[in-house]
Amino acid sequence: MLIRKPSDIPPSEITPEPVWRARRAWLGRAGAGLAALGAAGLAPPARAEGEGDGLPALPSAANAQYTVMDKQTSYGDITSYNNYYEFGLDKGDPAKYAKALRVRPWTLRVEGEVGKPRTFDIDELLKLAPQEERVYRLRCVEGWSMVIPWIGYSLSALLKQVEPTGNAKFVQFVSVAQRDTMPGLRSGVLNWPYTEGLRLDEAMHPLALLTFGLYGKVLPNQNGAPVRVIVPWKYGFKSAKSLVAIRLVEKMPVSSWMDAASNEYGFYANVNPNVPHPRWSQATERRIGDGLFSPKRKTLMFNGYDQVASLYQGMDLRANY
Ligand SMILES: Nc1nc2c(c(=O)[nH]1)N[C@H]1C(S)=C(S)[C@@H](COP(=O)(O)O)O[C@H]1N2
Ligand SMILES: [Mo]
Repeated sequence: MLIRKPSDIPPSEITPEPVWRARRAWLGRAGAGLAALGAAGLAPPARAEGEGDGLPALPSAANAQYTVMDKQTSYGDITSYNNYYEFGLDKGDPAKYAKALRVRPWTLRVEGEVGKPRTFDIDELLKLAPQEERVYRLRCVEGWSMVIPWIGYSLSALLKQVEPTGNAKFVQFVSVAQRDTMPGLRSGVLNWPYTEGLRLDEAMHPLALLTFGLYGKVLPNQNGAPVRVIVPWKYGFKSAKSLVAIRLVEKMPVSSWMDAASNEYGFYANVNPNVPHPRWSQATERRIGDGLFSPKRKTLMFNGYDQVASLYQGMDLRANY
């Protein structure tokens, strides 16, 4: 738990939340955002306020460069429509069962092909780099998407701390497996613990976010508390929740999903409207909150994050799905 002197208490904890959030959203965008857009009276995107859950506030500074202007998905939808198979297969299961997850004490081990392997305590991790709010699109391979104001900092800030060696080519992410709190571990749908992976240069891209919160508060358990990764240009399953280890390795790690069905879930998993999943077209998506009768939206290459295209120059993105 964080114990603060009165002078350390951020305004977010003494000003009523809707007030400081609205104020901060404007301040954040006034600097980089509004000038760049050159538009008069462009209102910030409508934002639903966090509904509480009694979760602690997590102060952050808005990162205008990494803020998409799409309407943000409501806090209620983000925290009640989840994939977290350790808690069950239904979208409502994580919200129902993840309350039992123990998120303190918590450590994250960063090891493997590194000069300085290290175990970070969660309270140390929270302060390792300035917390930023970044509004990202999240696209699930099942064909739906959300727009989420995450809080965190670039994963590269953590990886630099451990000094990757010349042999480090890939990064493996390992989620927690708590037998007594996770009923889903009794099922054989995936090999537990849940693991995922990135190429090192993908992991070092500034968009890859080590994530601690959303909508101004620490992460709800169902969204992967207390720390997860968010890789916004890839399908949602790449963004592993509740991390306990990050391993730098020489060979491409086999993720839980590749292990379960390698013809459906590839290592790259870049959002790509031109490469259908065997069971679902990826050409369009339903934005959660749009309503069932609204037209689907066109899915964008790399989920709209064109700045990562150079990572894949010369690669066949059909073969490397
Ligand atoms: N440990 C773990 N991480 C996971 C999953 C999971 O089942 N277990 N599901 C993935 C999938 S398929 C998606 S779409 C996103 C959903 O994240 P959200 O519930 O925060 O929207 O988490 C990903 N990370
Ligand atoms: Mo997903």
